[in-house]
Amino acid sequence: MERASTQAEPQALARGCPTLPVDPFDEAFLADPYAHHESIRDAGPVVWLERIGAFGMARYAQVQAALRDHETYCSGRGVGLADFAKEEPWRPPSLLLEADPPLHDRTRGLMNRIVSLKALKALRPTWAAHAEALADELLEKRRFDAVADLGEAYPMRVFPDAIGVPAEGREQLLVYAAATFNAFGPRNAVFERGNAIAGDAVAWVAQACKRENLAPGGWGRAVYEAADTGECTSEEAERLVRSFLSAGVDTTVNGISHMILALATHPDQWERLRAEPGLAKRAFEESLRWDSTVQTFFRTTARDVTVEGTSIPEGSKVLLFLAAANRDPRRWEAPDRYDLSRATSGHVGFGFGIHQCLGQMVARFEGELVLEALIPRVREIRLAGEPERRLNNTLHAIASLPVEIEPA
Ligand code: OVV
Repeated sequence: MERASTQAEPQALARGCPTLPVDPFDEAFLADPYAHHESIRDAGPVVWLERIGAFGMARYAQVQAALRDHETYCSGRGVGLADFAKEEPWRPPSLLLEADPPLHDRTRGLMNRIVSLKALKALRPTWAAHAEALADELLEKRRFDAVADLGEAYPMRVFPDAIGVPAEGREQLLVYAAATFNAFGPRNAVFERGNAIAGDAVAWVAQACKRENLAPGGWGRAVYEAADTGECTSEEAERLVRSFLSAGVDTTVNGISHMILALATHPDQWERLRAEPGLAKRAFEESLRWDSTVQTFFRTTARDVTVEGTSIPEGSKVLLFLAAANRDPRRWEAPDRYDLSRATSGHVGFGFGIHQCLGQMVARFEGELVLEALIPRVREIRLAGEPERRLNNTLHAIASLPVEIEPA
């Protein structure tokens, strides 16, 4: 941080892009990122974020172009602020998220075959039954916390079983994911608070990734079966299973929670969805555009590059504001509106390019099944209290979302 603040100014002037004093990981920013995005987008296509010593891009065109150009904007030096070429990573790097081709393409190909449409279709009846049972329980309650009782409850009922992790201690998955996503940011107080309690969760996840602890027939075992055929080593399999457990829970938890927040605060859109249940897919997709669970990821430049007149030297960290791109008025009409009429395709809530979310079909399945269970049962969803935020360096997260529902 020292180096960033003393050298930022002359470097930024030489590069000819605006220097911004905003820290995108301070608590005020994390609590309400959307209040800050406009000024970053409007400052220019590329900005220098002197507080963190990184470039930033918040407009749709530049974010999408950077995601597309994985050779210039690499992932193998980490997708957080830490440059793995210079600093020890928080944990051994992911073989997907924090890897470049050719390694990335081998691991991604193997994982794509496991998380296939066929595999998901096989799970559909069970996952639909869970969604319907949960919706019935919520109707009994009428008033509930849409985070604990739905956003967390649903993924926790279906996802860990699909992977095949032990039943005992599963709540550690949430602690682990929060720490993992915090670790992409600076070592600030938000990171330290999560990290202080993550020790048991890290140990639990490490055990859960081992072959003998994974249930036969699950996606975890399937990764080891790929190792048996020589597609990867068993050490790699262990770390690939870790990716499922890192990326598959807190993301969908907050994705589903934000979808409920969107619908509770846009009653006309809920009404429309009930009249046209075929819009369920779009309702989930638009909620991801409107409030993107994964707010940001970094890339590292693998060569010197010039963007709109700004020269970015090799080895620079570049913060991509996915959520700001998803509300860029240069790309979206009335971007702050949650709108089921919108063509959502092209949003970067799942990223873009070779690293685009491996689990996106799983996330969509979960979101849609939750909606399909609620639509016929629930006439109205309304807030029953103030939503409470949970600060995270990467995720836009909700701690609690009190709602009340009226039966259909
Ligand atoms: C997208 C994502 C987030 C966090 C962890 C991972 C992936 C991983 O591959 O471990």
